[in-house]
Amino acid sequence: MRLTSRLSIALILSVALVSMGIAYYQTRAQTESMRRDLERQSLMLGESLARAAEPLVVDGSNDRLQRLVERFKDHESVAGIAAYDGAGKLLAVTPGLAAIANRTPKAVNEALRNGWVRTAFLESPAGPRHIVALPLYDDDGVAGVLAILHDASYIESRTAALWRRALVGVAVQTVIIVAITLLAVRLSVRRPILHMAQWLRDLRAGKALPSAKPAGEFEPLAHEVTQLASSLSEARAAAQQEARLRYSAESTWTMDRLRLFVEERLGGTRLFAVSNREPYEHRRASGGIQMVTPASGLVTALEPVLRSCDGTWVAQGTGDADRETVDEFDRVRVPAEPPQYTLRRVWLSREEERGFYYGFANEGIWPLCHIAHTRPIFRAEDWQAYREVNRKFAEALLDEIAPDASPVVLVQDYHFALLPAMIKEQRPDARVAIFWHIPWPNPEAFGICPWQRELLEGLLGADVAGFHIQAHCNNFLETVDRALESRIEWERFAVNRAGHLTLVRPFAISVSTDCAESAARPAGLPHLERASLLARLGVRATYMGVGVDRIDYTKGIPERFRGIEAFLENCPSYRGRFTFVQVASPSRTLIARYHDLIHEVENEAERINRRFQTANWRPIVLLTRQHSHQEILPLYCAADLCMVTSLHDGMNLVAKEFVAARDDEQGALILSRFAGASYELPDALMVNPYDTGELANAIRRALEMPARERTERMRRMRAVVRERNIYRWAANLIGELCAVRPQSEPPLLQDPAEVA
Ligand code: ADQ
Repeated sequence: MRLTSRLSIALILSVALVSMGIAYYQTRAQTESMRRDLERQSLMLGESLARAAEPLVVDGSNDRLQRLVERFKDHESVAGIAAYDGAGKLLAVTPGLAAIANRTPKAVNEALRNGWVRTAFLESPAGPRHIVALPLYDDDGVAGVLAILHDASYIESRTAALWRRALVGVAVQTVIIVAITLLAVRLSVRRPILHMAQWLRDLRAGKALPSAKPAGEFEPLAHEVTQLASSLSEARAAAQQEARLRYSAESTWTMDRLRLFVEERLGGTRLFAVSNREPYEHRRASGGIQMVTPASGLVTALEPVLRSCDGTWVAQGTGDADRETVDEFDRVRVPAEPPQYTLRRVWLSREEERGFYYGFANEGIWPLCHIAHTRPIFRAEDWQAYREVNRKFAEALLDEIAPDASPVVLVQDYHFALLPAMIKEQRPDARVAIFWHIPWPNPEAFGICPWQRELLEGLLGADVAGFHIQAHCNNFLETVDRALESRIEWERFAVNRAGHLTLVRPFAISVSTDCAESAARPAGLPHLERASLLARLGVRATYMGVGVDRIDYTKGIPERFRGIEAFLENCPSYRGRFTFVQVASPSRTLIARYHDLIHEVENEAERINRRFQTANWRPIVLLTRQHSHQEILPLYCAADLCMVTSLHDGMNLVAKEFVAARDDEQGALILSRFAGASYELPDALMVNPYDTGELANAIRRALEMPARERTERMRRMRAVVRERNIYRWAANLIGELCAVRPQSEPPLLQDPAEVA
């Protein structure tokens, strides 16, 4: 039986029962009140009649007594009157009361015997009657009794009528209450349940998750179902991908495959990551504390790895609500739903951050490693801060790995060159890798750093030193060869220094294509998407290009703009028809060079726009704020071309994100030959970003390329990005590190008894 039928029956029974109870008590009360009224009325009549009858009974004036009773026989509902002497003998009676003439009523006998007024209801052959018996007195006591009978049948008929009305009332009430309740249930319960059922049905059929969630009382349930649904769809996507893999016999890495691989390689050992930037910041917002993911290639790369193996990530706490959200050990589980790994925050003072991050790392090492013609600045106090902060992170990490034997540690980037040696000093059993996300220059370029030896010694504490491409590995090995006493083992790309071996390997970082593909293209025509996107940005154009960067002098943004200017100069037919959307988030703005660069980028865009713009069109739309990946994806999907014109770049993830987003196999990539990505994506249109003419030609080629060629190029690039994805990067790095034999067990703490 369905829930609503069962609910209806239960409701009908309970409402009817309650209403019947109420009706019963109301009817009874009214009947009682009618009986009391009749009693009062007959007493009043009896008392006045008794005063007149008493002398007549005492004197034995029976005729007058008879006349008296007959006079009252038609009074209201009087059924009859009778008078008795002291022995109970009938003296006078109204006609029609023959029944009581034969048998003295009980009430009369009691009144005679006790001298009290008696009342009672009784049944007679003529119907129900009420009797009042009043004693009459002479000087010696009770001389007789006057009895008055009233017809009580109207009480019964009125009670029956009351019952009839009450029953109709009960029925009507029951119907109304049940109907209202069922309607309310239908609106508040059944509809959301049907909605949810439809939702789950869609899910079962493999449709995308609907965004509208049932609200109100059902919200918690809807929340849980959403979680379940997204896990299910992830599992479904993974299963589909596995099936595709088996079908195509490819060896593509997925998050699930990585998870299994890491589990198997680590065999219960935990994985730890260290980076300067944290994957989640807690920030104060109007609605409370919000969790935000900062824009960074590093976070894009490392997040799926930590998620897949429930590791610990040690990073600097930079959000204004970060301290409020950690526990007493500065740890917080992330992300919010569902938490999958631990974030351990390290706190830096302003001075430490200025010297370590803005100073040595970003004014020293960053320009030192990027050949982009910005001079590195080396200050002794920045170097001091760099060492101290590396020590601080090393202590936090040593704290985290303390319970683990032979832990696996992935150190990230140029902020922590000294960390590998600091960890190894304390924990020679730890297996440590450092991944250098930026280029490594040639030995002459690196040699200008006053502390190159210390940096190299710190790095060589690692068991594995990773770079994006082989050229960076070669530069590193040559630098070590020039600067340090060590043996370079070229045949296996390793450095042997004082018996400790550091393997130097290329691991090309990438993106996770599954996210990009599933989120990329909303159903619909691309050109319509593009028109509405551009309309929202206040321009009308047929062709569109896109660039996504932090505002950094290595990314070649002004150079790119000058390329666009040259293109519009050389190809005037594209004026009014081609718009370039540049997403550019300000970065490291406390450094003067970066601060000035924002103005330089804005001024360049403004200058070029002023030169060519019309009422509804301008060549460059500059969006200088941080965008989410969800905001960037539609731009990637709608663009005819993407420009990555870095003057020098370790890899560049934007190039790969653009390719991953283009599941329509459209769009052309213009790529700097000085970006690491150019080694992997030879099907991009390769450019020298310093060559404005070459940039202009590349834009024209991208727009005028035959559709077939564009599709072929994109198809090949997509195959590369799909195959060499972020999971493969992590698997290769972790696989290489796990193959390293731990050097020795952790130093045993001395037994205090022994010390004594
Ligand atoms: P980055 O120099 O930060 O990374 P990149 O590889 O391009 O450069 O990664 C940038 C990431 O941030 C991308 O995921 C991109 O989508 C995002 N991003 C950039 N600008 C954005 C904006 N305005 N709004 C929102 N998101 C934005 C460093 C090295 C690179 C290397 C990566 C990873 O410099 O060479 O590829 O690390 O190792």
